[in-house]
Amino acid sequence: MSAPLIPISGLALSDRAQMGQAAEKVGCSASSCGSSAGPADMDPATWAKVKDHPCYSEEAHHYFARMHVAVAPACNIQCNYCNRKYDCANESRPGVVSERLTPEQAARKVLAVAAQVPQLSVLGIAGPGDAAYDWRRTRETFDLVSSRLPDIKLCLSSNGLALPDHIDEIVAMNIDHVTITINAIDPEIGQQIYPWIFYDGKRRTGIEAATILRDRQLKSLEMLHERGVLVKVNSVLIPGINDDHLIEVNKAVKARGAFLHNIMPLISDPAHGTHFGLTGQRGPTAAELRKVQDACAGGANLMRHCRQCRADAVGLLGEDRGQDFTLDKLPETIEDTPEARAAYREWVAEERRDRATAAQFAEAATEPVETPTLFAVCTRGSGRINLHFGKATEFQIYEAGADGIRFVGHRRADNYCLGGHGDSERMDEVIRVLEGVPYILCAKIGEGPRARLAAAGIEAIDSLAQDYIETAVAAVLASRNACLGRSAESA
Ligand code: CLF
Ligand code: SF4
Repeated sequence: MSAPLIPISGLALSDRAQMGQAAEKVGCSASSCGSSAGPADMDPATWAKVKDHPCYSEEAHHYFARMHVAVAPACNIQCNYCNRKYDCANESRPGVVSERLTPEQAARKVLAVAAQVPQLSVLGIAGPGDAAYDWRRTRETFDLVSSRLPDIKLCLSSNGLALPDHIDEIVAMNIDHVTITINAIDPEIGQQIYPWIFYDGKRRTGIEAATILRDRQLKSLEMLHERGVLVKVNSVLIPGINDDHLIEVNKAVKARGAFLHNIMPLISDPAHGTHFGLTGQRGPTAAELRKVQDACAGGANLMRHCRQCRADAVGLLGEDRGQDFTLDKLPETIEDTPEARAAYREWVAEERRDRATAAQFAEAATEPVETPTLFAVCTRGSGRINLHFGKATEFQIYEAGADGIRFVGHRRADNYCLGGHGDSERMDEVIRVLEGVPYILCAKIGEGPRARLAAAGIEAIDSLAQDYIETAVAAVLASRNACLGRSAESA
């Protein structure tokens, strides 16, 4: 690759004077700072494992892409939130795929994506069934890919029931990242989520099934942790069933060495044909999700940037280019371009240093923020404000508060720009989704939508285009404080 995807524009703020200049770019009408996650609290060996993994490092998700290949259709349990028959290219939730692949087809697809997407760093197998249960296909796929693309990390996601049978192979295959979905450690609660499991040649139900599953999940976690494999635990938050209980799950998995805990909202809709969807079990609100996540503070580290990907997702988290790489679209001849990925990673290393320095100065230059303030950011990656408001299908949410400027999640919305048709309804949706967020930072916005947002109490700022997110947030705060100071003097 000859040049970085996004030019380094020298916009990083390196001292307080530059911070002041950025604040001026905002203007006095702006009102509302943190830091992005980094390697500071990690030992070098762990950082080396996570620095290019978009799920295991919040910071890496700005730069690196993952792809899933749907090679593992068989599953050994039933979850009440799963129905793998459903197939829709617009549907984004685990278990959903457009085409199932053989290991050879999957390896070809990975080669094609790697040749065109230099951000690709991880190949995950996350179904559409269970990657550890459908082990022959999973193993064959990983073997084929690792022999041809040794720089791509391998990542495995499983319900945990079959995992203890494959620990030695996982270690021998250099799989550094395994996800286990654990929704309950109390079998009374577990039996409300899992109607049955298939184990040791027998279908089992009720407390027996939930107990066996729980024991195998925790055993997998302990065994993998002992062997140096990083384990992320996923839990689906199901209101009224395991919401309070997830705090106990968080403690239990931390005690057994989980690297991250990802608490995800249940996705439930009758149209999906799942047991929960058909029986009216609702998913949590954003506030309910955040409440449980916040209640787990101090326990296992929480992942807050999960996008609940499809089992055939391709691209940066938050984008899905899977439909660009269906089998019929793969080129006849595929040539690997490892030098492009190596050049991209070098560029990312430089960009990270620059961004970390800029963020430090931004933090140092920012007055303490008494009332936490949210910012919605339009970005296509690299930790910069580099996406037109009208092209954004999700907003990354940053909070400026007492402990700095930090990423706290994302909110999805269909993109506003429809060429005039249906724009108004979409704006209503964007305004609804951004409730409680007073600022949008974007690369560009038209006067019409700017005025609509302003009328709803949301200020859109596009004068900080291409800035790092943290420095831009700090600049807005500096501008707001300067305005408040001038108002106080003149009063
Ligand atoms: Fe895939 Fe999962 Fe590996 Fe990531 S996804 S197997 S750890 S490479 Fe990531 Fe997608 Fe969330 Fe999963 S955003 S659903 S946490
Ligand atoms: Fe579906 Fe995964 Fe549960 Fe199996 S473990 S039923 S594939 S969600």
